[in-house]
Amino acid sequence: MADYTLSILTPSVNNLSARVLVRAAGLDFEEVDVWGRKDEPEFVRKDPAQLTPLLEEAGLPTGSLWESCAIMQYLCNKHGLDRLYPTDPAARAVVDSAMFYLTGTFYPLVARATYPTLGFPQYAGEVATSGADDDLKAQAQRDAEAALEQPLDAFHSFFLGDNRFVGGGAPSIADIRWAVTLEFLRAIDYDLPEWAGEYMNAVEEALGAAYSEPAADVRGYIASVRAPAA
Ligand SMILES: N[C@@H](CCC(=O)N[C@@H](CS)C(=O)NCC(=O)O)C(=O)O
Repeated sequence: MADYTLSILTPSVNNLSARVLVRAAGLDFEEVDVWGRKDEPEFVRKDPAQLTPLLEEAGLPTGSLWESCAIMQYLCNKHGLDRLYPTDPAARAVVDSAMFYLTGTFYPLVARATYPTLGFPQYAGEVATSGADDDLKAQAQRDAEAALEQPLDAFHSFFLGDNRFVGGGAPSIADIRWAVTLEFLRAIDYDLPEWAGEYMNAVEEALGAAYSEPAADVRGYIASVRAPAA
């Protein structure tokens, strides 16, 4: 049995973050695709949030852990992956800030803007899951897409600044989290600024197959939803 078991959904960028990390770190892991199985009692017991990625490892007090950034932080802490998650408190604070900004502010906008096209269920409490009519739902999607520009600018000017990556000259776990998330904007033909395309390429180039191999699942899924119906 592998040291780590990662329960995943292959088209998901939340999952892609952890999938890239375990590969970049060279860890002993197995992946279990839980598509259509998140309602099963055995899974709910381990993951009452019913959100993936989910990491299972005997050393965890609860046996399992969800939230992509928490999983990456834990694995970096456990294996001393300082190059991906700096130990200097100030440098680490910037990486943490970039990740929390993504999950707390940027990702909800990305989900609102892209999930209708991707065919993913939206989160409870969103306009898309309410009784609102289709016009209002479409408006919420357009509003979210328009709102992406500000956090993108903030990420560029503040977290990247003159550096290639949030971590400076080499990618950190914050770069993994940001780069994979930007993949979804390709589903909606979002007019990504030039710097963002260059940034995604730089992260992928630096991480090589650890990034490209699992990213192919997300890219394949996006291509499938964009393909004209036969
Ligand atoms: N903030 C969480 C988000 C996790 C999340 O939303 N996971 C989605 C996949 S993208 C999920 O499992 N959704 C349940 C479903 O699709 O039924 C993280 O970063 O891990």
